[in-house]
This record gives sequence, C-alpha cells and structure tokens, in this order.
Amino acid sequence: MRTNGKSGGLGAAAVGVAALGLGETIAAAGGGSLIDTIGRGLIDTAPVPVVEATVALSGRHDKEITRLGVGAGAIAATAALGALPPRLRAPTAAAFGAGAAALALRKPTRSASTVAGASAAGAVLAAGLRKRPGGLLGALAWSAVGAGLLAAARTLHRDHDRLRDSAIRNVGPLGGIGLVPDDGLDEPGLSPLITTAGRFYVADVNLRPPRIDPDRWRLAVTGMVAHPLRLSLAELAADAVEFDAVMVCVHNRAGQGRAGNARWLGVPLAHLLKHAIPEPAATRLVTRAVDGYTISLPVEPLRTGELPGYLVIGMNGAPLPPEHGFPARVFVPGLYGQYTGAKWLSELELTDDSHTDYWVRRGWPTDLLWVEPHARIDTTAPGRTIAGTLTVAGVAWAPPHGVAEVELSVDDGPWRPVDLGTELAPAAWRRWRTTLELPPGAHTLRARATSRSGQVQESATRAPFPAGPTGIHTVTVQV
Ligand SMILES: Nc1nc2c(c(=O)[nH]1)N[C@H]1C(S)=C(S)[C@@H](COP(=O)(O)O)O[C@H]1N2
Ligand SMILES: [Mo]
Repeated sequence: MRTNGKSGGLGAAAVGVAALGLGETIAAAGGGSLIDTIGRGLIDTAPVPVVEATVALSGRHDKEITRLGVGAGAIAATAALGALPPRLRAPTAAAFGAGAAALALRKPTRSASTVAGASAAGAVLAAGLRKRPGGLLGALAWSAVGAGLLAAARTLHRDHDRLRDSAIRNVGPLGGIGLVPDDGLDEPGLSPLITTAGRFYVADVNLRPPRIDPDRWRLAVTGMVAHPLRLSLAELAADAVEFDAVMVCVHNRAGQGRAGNARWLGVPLAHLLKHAIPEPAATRLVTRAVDGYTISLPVEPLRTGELPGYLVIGMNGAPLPPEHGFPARVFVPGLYGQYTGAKWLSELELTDDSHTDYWVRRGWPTDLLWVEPHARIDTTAPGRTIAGTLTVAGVAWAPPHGVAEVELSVDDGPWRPVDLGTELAPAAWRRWRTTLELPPGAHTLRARATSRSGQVQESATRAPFPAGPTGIHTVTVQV
C-alpha cells in the first residue's frame, strides 16, 4: 500500500507536468503564457510584506524565481490532488483550470490562447487523475510528454520574441549617443558613465515584457482634454530631445544595483499637454500601460515644466529595449521608478483625483517619492600608481538637483571629500574616486552624497516600504 501511495503521488505530479506543458504550449502558440499569467496573478494579489520579502531575497532574479515557483507550485498542487478521493479529483482539477483561465481573461492582459491553454490543462488534469496513475513507467511517460511540451513552448516564446525584436530593429536608431561621453574618471570595476541596456536593472510586475507591434501602436492622450491626440512613434520622434538621467528603483537599498544611468530620448510632457489642452478639472495625468500598470502624476507642475517629465521613446541611441518599455514610457528624472511613469505605455489619460494607482491600492503613498541622494562604492583596489595605497571609486546620484559633494569616512572617522568626475547632467549619476593610504588590517569605508539643494544623504537605515530606503553603503577592506 505504501509504495502504491508514493507512486500515486509521483504519477499525479507527472500528470501535472504534462498538463502544464500542454497548457503552456497552447498559450505560447498565440503569444501568451500560462505560467506567466499565474505568476502575474500572484504578483497582483500578494500582500505588501510578501512582495517586499520577495524583492529583498530574490535580487535581480525575481522573474526567474517567480516562474520556477509557479511551475513547482503547480506540480506540487497536482501531486496533492492525486491524494484526494477519486471522485473529488476531476472537479478540483477542473477548478484549477477554470481559475487559471479566469486570470487569463482579465483586462487588459487578456489572452485568448492562454484561456485555451488553461482550459486544456484543466481537462488533461481531470482526465489523467480520474484513476490515480500508478507505476514508475506511467509517471515517466507523462513527465517525458510534459517536458517535451515545455520545451516546445520555450521555442514558441523565442519565435515570438525574435519577431518582436526584428520589428524593433526596423524602427531604426532613435537619437544618437553621439560622442561617447567622458568624465575623465575611468577605473577598473567602476560602473560605466552610461549603463548599457543589457546591464540596466529591470523591475516590473510582469514575468515577460509585453510584445507591442510598433506599426499599429499609437500613443493616445485622452480624458479631460480639449484636443485628444493619437500619435505614432515617428510623430513622437519628431518632437523628441535627448537628456541624461539616472533611474532608481524604490527598492534599491544602500549599495545595490537597481539603478542605471542612460541617455534618453523623449518628448517633454509639457509639450504634449500644450497640444492636448487639459480641462481645468484635470488634476492627474495617468500613465497607463498595456500590462495594466498605472502611475499618475500631478498635471499642473508637468504643464508648467516645474516637474520636467518626458514621454521617452529612446535609450542610448536606440528604441527602448523590450524590458525597458518599448515603444514608450514616461520618466520624470528624480522620482523613483515606481513613481516616475509606466513602461509599455498605451495611454496618457487626464483625469481628476479619483484615480488610484497600481501600488497605491496596496498601501504605497499617493504622494510622489523622490530619490534620496546616494553614493555607492563600486571598487576598492590597490592603487595602480603608488604602492601601499587604495583606490576607491563609485557612483553617486541626487536627481534632479545634482551631486554637490561625495565624502568618504574611514573607520568611522571624519567625512572627507573625494574627487568628482565631470557632471553629464544634474539628473545623471556622477562618478567619484579617491586614493587612500591605510595601515595594514581591516578597515571600514562609508560613502555619502550631498545634493546641490543641500540635502545630505541620510545615515539611518530604513527599509524601502513605504517612503523609500535610506542608509549608507559600507564596505570592509583588508589592506
Ligand atoms: N508598465 C509598467 N511600468 C513600470 C513598472 C511596471 O511594473 N509596469 N514598474 C516601475 C518600476 S517599480 C520601476 S523601478 C521602473 C523600472 O524601469 P526599468 O525596468 O527600465 O529599469 O519601471 C516602472 N514602470
Ligand atoms: Mo521599482
């Protein structure tokens, strides 16, 4: 009996692999994903402490970890299903499929192929578990079919990505990075002045970037406006200007890498608003994306330019990469990424204060969150020119005002200013470097930035939720 029970659980899990594989393949054929849809359902409903813990623990691999978790969770749930009395298995399996199909029906991320995939997965589960599939051979056969289907789904996803990438390439260059900017401060291990798209952090609520056809895409400016607009990428490019700025995630704790500095190409929002003519009652500009994410910004300071926001279409001389919001996003330098505007933009809607943003529904503040001045230590290396010295270098930011000073403290001693590289723009990050002579042994280095508006980086450590993180990057070196 015991062996029978074990192989029953194994057999049920194997049916789960096959069901997931079939569902994912059908979904992927139409550009959807069963696994990503379930993952997104979890992300949309997870309570803030769960989201914060996941972000803190998973670092840059949050998407892979969520995807693996969904796959493993689905298979484990099927194994548990196999332990139910036979008459309950089929209805419970059907309920799983229906639940996943309901997630795939949600607007605006609705996907017909994912609804079909979820239904097929539910049907396979129900049929496969009617009798508890026993025997190692049976389990192996079901898993092999499932693994083959998952591999097929992967190929289909890649095919869709290739089509999307070639459509993006066809857009051609957007903005030219021109001369590669130089701040006179190159140092091995120091972050480049401009972060390439491949190294730029990615943060959003999706497991896979939405695919948007640039030829059919239009930016709609709608809602409380006298002149609604519908603009193509080419029309937007005609009014775009380049600017250098750092983007920082509100989850970037001291010394972490959820920040990047790029040369962006964008249309000033003040310009778009001038053409659309907001009604007097329009107080919020909702940046709405195809993934259902929204961020809203106050209209008046955007209109006057007091809050200089951009509708961004280019990054480092090229169209926005898929992960970073192709074809368009909104960016207000100085606001944390979560507050700065949506990627994969579909619409700018002018409305009143009744709108509630994606993260505000889960307890994040309505008020704009400004990036805290921050200095990061990127490298501590033996001096290249003078023996017995240590070269310390990093990046610092204080958008939108700019970095006035970066200081270093050794072993909790006094703060001493370091050398600053040439500033690209006040909203960009600025590199810094210094050389220290230290006695042998272990030493603690701390760096801090001060903004040109006089704000000194906070030294107390604070978690990201709900007002953004604070704290000083501290590094221990052995001389
Ligand atoms: N549509 C959409 N836009 C979004 C998000 C999202 O989840 N969906 N995440 C925001 C957050 S939290 C950050 S930090 C930035 C990250 O931009 P990046 O991935 O290009 O670095 O995008 C913002 N815009
Ligand atoms: Mo973020």
